[in-house]
Amino acid sequence: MRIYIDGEYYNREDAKISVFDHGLLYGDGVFEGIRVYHGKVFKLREHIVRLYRSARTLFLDIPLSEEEMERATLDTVRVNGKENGYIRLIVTRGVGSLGIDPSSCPKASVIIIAGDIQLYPAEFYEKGIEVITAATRRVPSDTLDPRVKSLNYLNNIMAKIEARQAGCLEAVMLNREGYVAECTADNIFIVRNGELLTPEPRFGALDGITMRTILDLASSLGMEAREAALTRYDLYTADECFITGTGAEVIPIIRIDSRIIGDGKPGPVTGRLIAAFRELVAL
Ligand code: PXG
Repeated sequence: MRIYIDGEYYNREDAKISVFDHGLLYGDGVFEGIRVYHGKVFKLREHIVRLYRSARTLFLDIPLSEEEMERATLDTVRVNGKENGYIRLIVTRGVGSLGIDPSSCPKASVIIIAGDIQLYPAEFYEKGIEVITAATRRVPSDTLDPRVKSLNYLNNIMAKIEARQAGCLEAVMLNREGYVAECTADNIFIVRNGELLTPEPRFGALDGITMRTILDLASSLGMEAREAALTRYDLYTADECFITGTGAEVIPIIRIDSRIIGDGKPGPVTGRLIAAFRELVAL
């Protein structure tokens, strides 16, 4: 494996950054997770746009243009001969002094890893999964905009631990007002009376690229789909429910907080969207 750090490629064991990097010291940085399907980087442009918007919001000056970042990403995939895999793009504030002031960091660092994704077992896609609602709430959107994909994932991590302790793979996270935001690394959808509903970013959701892909697919399939305010009541009484994300793609949810969703099996709308998504990435 060859890892890109600031314009050079390093072997896995030599790919190291400083202990004075503010990415490590303060979680000061941004990232993207991207899939490679059949030698094509999926939605690369959208991921680059989101990365640069996250960075701009944090006054983080990326030392590459968007075009250079796209090229470096494609080069890293090529150097590693990845036909199918997972790319992690990371921009940290860079090396600075001890103390949070980013003005001590003259140059941001860019890291690109083209690795493998740990796929969820096929049975989850066929049978669906159970989730819980986490007690850990999403960071309020007026504190850190949820559209910023930053290196600070502590509340998501705590919610993930809650999920694992409950014997589940994912947890639904609510915002401070109790509205459904998203899961720990996935967006969430419900189907109600044939209509597809997902929380919009102002409720605390990342503006997910898979979520947008599903909204586009739904519209091309002639389904009604929109962003909405959802509560736990809406989840419990949904006809169908599923999560979307770069790692998960589309996974049906069949139980939430011990309530059975629909008839306890992945529903027909979810099935159609999973098939459409697979067709899209197989192209
Ligand atoms: N919400 C959050 C908080 C996320 O981190 C998503 C939703 C789904 O967004 P996309 O754009 O991927 O459809 C994410 C995505 C990982 C990993 O390794 C995490 C993500 C993506 C890929 C890998 O944990 N987060």
